[in-house]
Amino acid sequence: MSITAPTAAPATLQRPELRTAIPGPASLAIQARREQVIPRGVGCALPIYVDHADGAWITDVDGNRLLDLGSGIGVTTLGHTQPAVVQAAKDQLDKLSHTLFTVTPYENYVRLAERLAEHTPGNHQKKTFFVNSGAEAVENAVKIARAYTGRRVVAALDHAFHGRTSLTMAMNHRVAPYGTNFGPFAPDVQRVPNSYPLRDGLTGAQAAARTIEYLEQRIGASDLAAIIAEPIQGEGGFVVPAEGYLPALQEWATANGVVFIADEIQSGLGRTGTWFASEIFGLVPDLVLTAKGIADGLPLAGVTGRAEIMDGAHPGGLGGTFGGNPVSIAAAHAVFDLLETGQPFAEAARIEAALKRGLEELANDQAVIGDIRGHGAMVAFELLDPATGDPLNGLASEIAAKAAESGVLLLTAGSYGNVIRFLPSLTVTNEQLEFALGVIREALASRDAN
Ligand code: PLZ
Repeated sequence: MSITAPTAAPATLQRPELRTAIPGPASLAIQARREQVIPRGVGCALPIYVDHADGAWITDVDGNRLLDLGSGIGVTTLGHTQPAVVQAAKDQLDKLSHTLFTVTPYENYVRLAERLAEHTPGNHQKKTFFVNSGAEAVENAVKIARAYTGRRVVAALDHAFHGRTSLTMAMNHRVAPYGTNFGPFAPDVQRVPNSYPLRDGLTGAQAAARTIEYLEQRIGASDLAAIIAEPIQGEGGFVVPAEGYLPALQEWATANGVVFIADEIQSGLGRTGTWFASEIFGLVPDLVLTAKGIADGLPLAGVTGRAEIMDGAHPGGLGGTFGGNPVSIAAAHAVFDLLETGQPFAEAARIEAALKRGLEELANDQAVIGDIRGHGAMVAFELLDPATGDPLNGLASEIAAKAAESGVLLLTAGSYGNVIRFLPSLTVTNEQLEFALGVIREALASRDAN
């Protein structure tokens, strides 16, 4: 079994095929209807309506073939409509689509918990339960940590993103815009400084000492149930912490009876060239959260952690109607089968090398590219004013808009909106990436010309 190149698209297709301007007339017509029936609060990065997708390609309703370097924000890591995943989901649909695991359970849920126990960091005994979305996994991890410790407060890091529910909104660094007009916010959430080498210039040990000082002074360990960290921050702009930062926080948490939660929702399951980004940093978290890539496009999220912590919640305290849906779980098993071949990790390493090589070349003559960072197929660059080092707000979305016109779909990120991030499917080829880098080069050059 292997992850396959695009199915419907010819294997040789290395660049987008555009039949209309982007967005095309059929997309624009749907967009006009959308405005009548979908609330404006549901944002729209690109009004390009998708008809079908395969591998790294999206075909829109105008017949344009677009190179998707965002994978629905890091979800279709093994490619859109990955054949093994599609087959597993179809087979499962014919057998059983729902009973509710807490009413009448099924084996594939138990088996996926076994597989998460095997592949998440650390050899301790682990338990898992499944929910529907990343935010729901975060919410439940906090519930479990509070029940286990008997403490109230949860600490999140600067530049973090954990979701859009009432509790997780309060945990995000960007309360504006994610929380604007939506308060009051959940109490007992505190934010503490992270490690952001480009901005703080601190070593991992120094940054950890600063974080711990905040934890001790602003909260106090005896009230602190949990610290939550994305090993590589996603929406915050792929901020990679300095070496030693995360293990130092975990060590402090363990010594102080605080649960350490790794939010691997964006960084986990092969995305960074390892099963979990925690491994890159030598981190063995108490709880690990998964979602996004776990089922390559079907909705599923997991909370996995030390058995004694997970059992801190009382019987009946955890659940939800759709959590651990059998079809999503079947898709996840296909994802695990593919990850277990090791091939996706090799692809992630190849993509990291190709992207970093190309971006470093680009940075040689584009001084606004101020930082290139990330691991595997989770790589980003930050746009900075070369004279002052200040974030160049707005340029990232300008580049993304120009790239879309050329058929390349890019995502922006960063608390300052000055980061372009790459979250391609692992089926993307080096040639396709080179094409995308060329498009970015042109977008930057046209800015110079203005
Ligand atoms: N934790 C690390 O990246 C979701 C957000 C898209 P849900 N990131 C994409 C948007 O605009 O809302 C995310 C994440 C990390 C938690 C979440 C939340 O996951 O599945 O979107 O709830």
